[in-house]
Amino acid sequence: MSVNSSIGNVVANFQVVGKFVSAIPYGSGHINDTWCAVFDQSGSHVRFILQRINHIVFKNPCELMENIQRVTSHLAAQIEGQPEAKRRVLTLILALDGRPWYRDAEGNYWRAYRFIENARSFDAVESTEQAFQAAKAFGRFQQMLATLPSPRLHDTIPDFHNTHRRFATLEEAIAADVANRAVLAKSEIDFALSRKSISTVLLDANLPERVTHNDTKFNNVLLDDETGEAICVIDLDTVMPGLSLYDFGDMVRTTTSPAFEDERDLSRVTMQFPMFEALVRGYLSSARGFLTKAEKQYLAVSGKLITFEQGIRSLTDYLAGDVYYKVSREGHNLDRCRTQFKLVESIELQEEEMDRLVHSLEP
Ligand code: ADP
Ligand code: GN1
Ligand code: MG
Repeated sequence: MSVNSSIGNVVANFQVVGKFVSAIPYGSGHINDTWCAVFDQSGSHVRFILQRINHIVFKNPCELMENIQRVTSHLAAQIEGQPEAKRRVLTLILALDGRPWYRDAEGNYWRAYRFIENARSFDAVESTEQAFQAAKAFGRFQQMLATLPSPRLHDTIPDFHNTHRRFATLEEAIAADVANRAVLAKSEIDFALSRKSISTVLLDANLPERVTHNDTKFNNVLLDDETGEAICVIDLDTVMPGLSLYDFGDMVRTTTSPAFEDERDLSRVTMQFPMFEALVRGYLSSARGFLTKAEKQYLAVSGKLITFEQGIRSLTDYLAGDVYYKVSREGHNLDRCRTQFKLVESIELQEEEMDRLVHSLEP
């Protein structure tokens, strides 16, 4: 069956008006599969996002979708009446049976969203204004979700940012060496082992649990084509209880370096201080009101923590034989690990200056 006809069969199970025209694979995510589907609605072409949830990674897709439904409804209620409110939050399209997901005959879980037009995501940052915008949007996202009514959201991936646990998993992967690759990653393994102490950095900091996004990659926010405003936070699979600093840290990881995450020319990978400053200013502009003093104190260090965490996750997957992240070339996960470790080094060289900046903005 062609991609078009099989996607056509799937979208027929959602409450989409019109006639299915076509679908193309979309985006550059490492976990789920995304398509952009086009429908003919009385002569106009209307786009939708269709996603197949990776149920190996997300073991309980129904709970995950319950989280997303609660989160998107809460956000929508808060911004109701604002200009362009429908472009500022993801809108789920329900399945024919009224559920927010559809399960196909093979056991795959699918969801559909309205397409947010005239906006796009970027895999690498291009300006300090973009960095400011992304951080402001993620801060506002956390701020709006601070009032999410109970119960607590489901943990869609338990211990997702438990870097201490991630490090233990790396140590197990090194010992098992199931793909016989440890020899090829010797210097990366040495780098990780020599910096084990980074993995415990926030454990004793006594920080409050919040509702956080947990995957604040720069390409998980859509920027408006005309104004450049970060109009909508997307990719909500990992929205769950977490620390605000996991989100800020992942912004530092993905928004301060001009290079792609899998760049092979490591000379291009560097923590650009003006980008960091824009992130701090953008984040504080929306999050200042709810952040505690302790959270603000750890802003600078959170970038190193999450970058290190991502490096050890890619290294673990490389050693395990590429079982988690999608890869498209030999050594892809090792390349990803190298960029992260290079960025950790670059952050280390500027750590004091980063801390000074945060303190000057938040004495
Ligand atoms: P992944 O988990 O695979 O990263 P995302 O949910 O981030 O998947 O979606 C992949 C890409 O699809 C995004 O980077 C974005 O460009 C695009 N996208 C996702 N949702 C929408 C939407 N509702 N409207 C427009 N584009 C979207
Ligand atoms: C994955 O799906 P995507 O590409 O947005 C991963 C993140 C990583 C990121 C690295 C559920 O995110 O944690 O930081 O790749 N998501 C999951 O690019 O593991
Ligand atoms: Mg994404």
